[in-house]
Amino acid sequence: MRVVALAGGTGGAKLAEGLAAVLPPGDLTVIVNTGDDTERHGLLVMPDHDAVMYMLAGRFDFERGWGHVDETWTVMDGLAEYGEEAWFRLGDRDFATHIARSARIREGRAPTEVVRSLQEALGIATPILPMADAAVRTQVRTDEGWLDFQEYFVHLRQGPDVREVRFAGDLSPTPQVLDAVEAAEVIVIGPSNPIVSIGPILAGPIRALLEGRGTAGIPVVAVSPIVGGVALKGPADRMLVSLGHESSARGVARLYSGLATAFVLDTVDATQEPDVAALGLRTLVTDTIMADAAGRARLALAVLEFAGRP
Ligand code: FO1
Repeated sequence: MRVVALAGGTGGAKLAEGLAAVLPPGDLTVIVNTGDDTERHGLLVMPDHDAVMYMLAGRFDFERGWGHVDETWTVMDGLAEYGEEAWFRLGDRDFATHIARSARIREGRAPTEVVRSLQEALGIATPILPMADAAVRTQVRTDEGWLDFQEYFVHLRQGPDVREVRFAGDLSPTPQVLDAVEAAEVIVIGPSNPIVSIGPILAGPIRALLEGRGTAGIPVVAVSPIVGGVALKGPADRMLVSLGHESSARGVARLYSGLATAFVLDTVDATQEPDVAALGLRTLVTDTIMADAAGRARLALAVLEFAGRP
C-alpha cells in the first residue's frame, strides 16, 4: 500500500515514524513543511524536515521536543561568546546536519536531493521530501506587525496572538512530490498544526492535486491535532481561535472539508463525531495519543486499517 503522509511539527513526525514502523520499506513517502525553515549563522535549518529525519533515525529528543538526542552545546556557547544571537539554540550534532546540508546546497544540488543524502547516511529507507525546493517562509501578523515564524515561535515563545498568516516564496512542488502524490493509494494528513504546519503544504498547487486524488477515490485521512480542545504541543489551539476558527477536532475537520475524505478524532472528542460526519467525512474515533513507539505504531495501524475500509 503506497502511503503519502503530510507532516509538520512533532505530531505529524510521530505519526510518520509510526507509519514507517508498520509499513514495508518503500511504501511510505513523507512530505514535510518547509515554511518553518530559517537561516541561522549562515546555515539552512529545516526544523520540520529534521524532526522527521531524527525521529525516523531514532535520534529525536522527545524530552526537549525538538533536535537531536544527547546534544552538547559547545558551538552555540562559543557563538554566544562572540556576541552572536543565541535565542535559537542549535546543538553540536544538529550543527553537523546544517553544515553538511548547506555546503551541499551551495554546490548547486537541489535541497530534495541533498536531504535525501543525509537521510540515507542515517539509514532511513523512507524518502522525506521537502514540500518545495525553492525557499518558502511562513510569516505571522501579530499586533506588532509581520514576524518571521521562528521569531514568533521561539524568540517570542508564541506569546502574541496571530492575526494573519502568509507564506512568502515559491510554493511549486518538486517532481518527487508530484510523483509521490500521483502514486499514492492512501494519503494521511498528520496531527500537526493545520495553519502553520500543514497549511504551507496545502497553500500551493499540492492542494488541488490532493483534492483530485480524493475525488478519484483515494482515501485522504486527516488526524486531529486538537484533543479535548487543546493542542498537545505548540500554539495551534490559540492560533485557531485568534484566526476565527474553533479550537476543537470539529474546527480542524471544517478546515479540511473539501480536501480530506476521512477524519480521525480522539475518544475524548467522541461527541463531535456526528458534526464531523455531517461535513461529509468518514470518521474514526480512537486513542490518538502517541506516548511512545508502541503508541505511534498503534495509531498508524488504526489509520491504515480505517483508510482501507470501504
Ligand atoms: N524550539 C525552541 O523552542 N527553541 C529553540 O531554540 C529551538 C531550536 C531549534 C533548532 C533546530 C530545530 O530543528 C528546531 C528547533 N526548535 C527550537 C524547534 C522549532 O522551532 C519548532 O518546533 C518548529 O519549527 C515547529 O514545528
